[in-house]
Amino acid sequence: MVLYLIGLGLFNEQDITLRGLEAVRRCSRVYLEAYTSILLCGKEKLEALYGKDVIIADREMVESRAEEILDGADAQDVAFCVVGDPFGATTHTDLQLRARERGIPVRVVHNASVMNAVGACGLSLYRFGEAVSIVFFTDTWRPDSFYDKILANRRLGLHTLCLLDIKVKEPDLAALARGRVVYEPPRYMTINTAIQQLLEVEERRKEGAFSNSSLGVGIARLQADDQQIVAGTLEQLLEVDFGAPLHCLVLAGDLHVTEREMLEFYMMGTTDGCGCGNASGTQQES
Ligand SMILES: *[C@@H]1O[C@H](CO)[C@@H](O)[C@H](O)[C@H]1NC(C)=O
Ligand SMILES: CC(=O)N[C@H]1CO[C@H](CO)[C@@H](O)[C@@H]1O
Repeated sequence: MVLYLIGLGLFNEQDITLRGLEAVRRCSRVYLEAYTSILLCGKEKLEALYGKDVIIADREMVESRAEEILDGADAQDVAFCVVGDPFGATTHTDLQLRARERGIPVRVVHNASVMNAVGACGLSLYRFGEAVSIVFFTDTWRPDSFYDKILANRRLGLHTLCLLDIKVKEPDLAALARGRVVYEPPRYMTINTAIQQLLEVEERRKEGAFSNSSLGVGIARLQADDQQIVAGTLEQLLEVDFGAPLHCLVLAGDLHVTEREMLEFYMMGTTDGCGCGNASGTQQES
């Protein structure tokens, strides 16, 4: 039959498309990919709407036990649901290739992802360069490969969308060494941490990809009723409490007039913006 890759949108159970919902309801098994992003509602809500049990697919299952997901998909439809759009970030290429190898047709049902919803901040999607991921630095691992990409975008005057690390179901290495599998509590990188890391890398590299005074836009809980969008210098944004996850950050490139006008609305310390560092919800119907 069919393996459906279904985008769930960004916020809650209601963001799935009608097409996605009909597909889910036809499927015999429903998986929810739950490690590259989180839906801001619990899986119980999805189960109530779909009238189906939802199986949480963690990284280990998707990467090492893909066959299990596909088992039976030649006889009955299986849905693999992804927060955002199926091709937002992780494209689940492996799962698709395996399905095709087994002769199982793959159908995709799209929905909004941060890659397009980020336009809510007023910057034009056409003027974004390559997106980057910023991972949590550790004492021994401080990768800065994002720096070159930001610099390249900067030189072309393009904006950069920075996707911030989320750590869900990471094995506790100390426990693992003692032969026990224990998972660390989930961690979601805040905009503040991302900026600290960015500035640390700039201090090291000194090639001018950005500075304390570069313009950025912090975006928290996109599409949620309490979404928060704040524009300001990186130094200013460092002081803002963006609250609960998920967060992402945009480093602004050159601004067109209309982009500047839109961004003004979210700018910190201005009077035509709300000035309180919290401009939420005004652009959406919710
Ligand atoms: C940012 O500002 C801090 C404090 O004023 C300064 O120590 C640091 O060098 C600046 N970093 C960058 C990358 O400009
Ligand atoms: C997050 C988001 O935009 N989700 C959309 C998914 O599709 C449905 C139906 O088309 C929209 O109503 C949602 O807004």
